[in-house]
Amino acid sequence: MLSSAAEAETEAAPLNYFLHSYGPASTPTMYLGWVFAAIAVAVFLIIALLLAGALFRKRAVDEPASIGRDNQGMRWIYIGTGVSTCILFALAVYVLITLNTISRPARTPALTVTVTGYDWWWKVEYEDNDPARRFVTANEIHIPIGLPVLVKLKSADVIHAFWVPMLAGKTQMIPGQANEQWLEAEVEGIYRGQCTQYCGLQHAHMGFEVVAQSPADFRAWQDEQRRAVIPASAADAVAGQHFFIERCAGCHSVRGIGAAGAHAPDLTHLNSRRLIAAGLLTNTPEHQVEWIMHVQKLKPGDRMPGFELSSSEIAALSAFLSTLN
Ligand code: HEC
Ligand SMILES: [Cu+2]
Repeated sequence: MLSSAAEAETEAAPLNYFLHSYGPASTPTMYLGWVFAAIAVAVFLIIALLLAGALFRKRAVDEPASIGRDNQGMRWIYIGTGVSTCILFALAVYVLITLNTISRPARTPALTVTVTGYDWWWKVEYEDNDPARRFVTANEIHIPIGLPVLVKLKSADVIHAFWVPMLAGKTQMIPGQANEQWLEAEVEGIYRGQCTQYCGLQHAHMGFEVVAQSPADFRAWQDEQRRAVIPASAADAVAGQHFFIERCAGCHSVRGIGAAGAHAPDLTHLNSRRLIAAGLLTNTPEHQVEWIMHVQKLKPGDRMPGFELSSSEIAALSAFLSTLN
């Protein structure tokens, strides 16, 4: 369903792909980048050729070495300055036109998502006029293809920056301020995103994914996310749920069981996500346990403390976490 060329590329070389665009918010800047790169290379080649010409040119013994008003040398300076000025002016106009084109989508956004940066993960809130239809998730932003999505960007602590290179440019997330940008994917796939403003120890491990789906798949995903969990019924899962409420719910929320912590990723549909820990690990039951016990080894300095758990606690907690679909 989600596999596509974009996904394969994402897995191969996630962030090189600002050189490729998969949506209208990034295509104009991609062309701009290519034009600037082409001009920079052309300038380099022309200067290198002129320099080589000057070095190897045969000169009469009595020819003056300096440029003076009495010879032809000044002409080159006038030509060079004139040409550079025209090119730089044209590029400035091109940059302004590009910035204007990508500043807002051609159509009204189909939905609004508020993304809040935390040290070192992302809270993702799907807005809706009907409060009962709002929901929260983390580190994975689903969007329908072919439709512009408005992304409101906030920060809960320091300055972060939101960047999905294949879909749009970078926008800073500043405490006390709501910035905006928009995303639109033309092709179904998984697009890697990354915090791109140094925000502390685990900045490099503050990634996320944008999952672009067909509108029908997207609606199905939304309906699933809105659902609260069904409280555990198997004995070990019940024990795990108690443990979770006691030890984890101060930070984490799980809708439907009265866990309402607001300082950590919402875990209601933990198992629906591909990755955990802001892109660090694939989301498997083994990695979940590894994360809970060795957070501080995996992400030293992380806001989640590591837990020393007995094997029965691990078994109970795993049974509970496996119900979070
Ligand atoms: C002091 C607050 C705090 C407590 C207590 C806490 N966590 Fe966390 N947890 C966090 C934070 C913050 C993150 C995000 C860390 C990151 O990605 O760098 C997190 C991430 C996670 C994740 C990964 C979620 C994802 O989608 O990336 C899991 C799973 C998790 N915690 C489980 C637990 C369990 C189980 C407990 C109880 C044994 C627990 N946590 C206790 C703060 C806490
Ligand atoms: Cu950062």
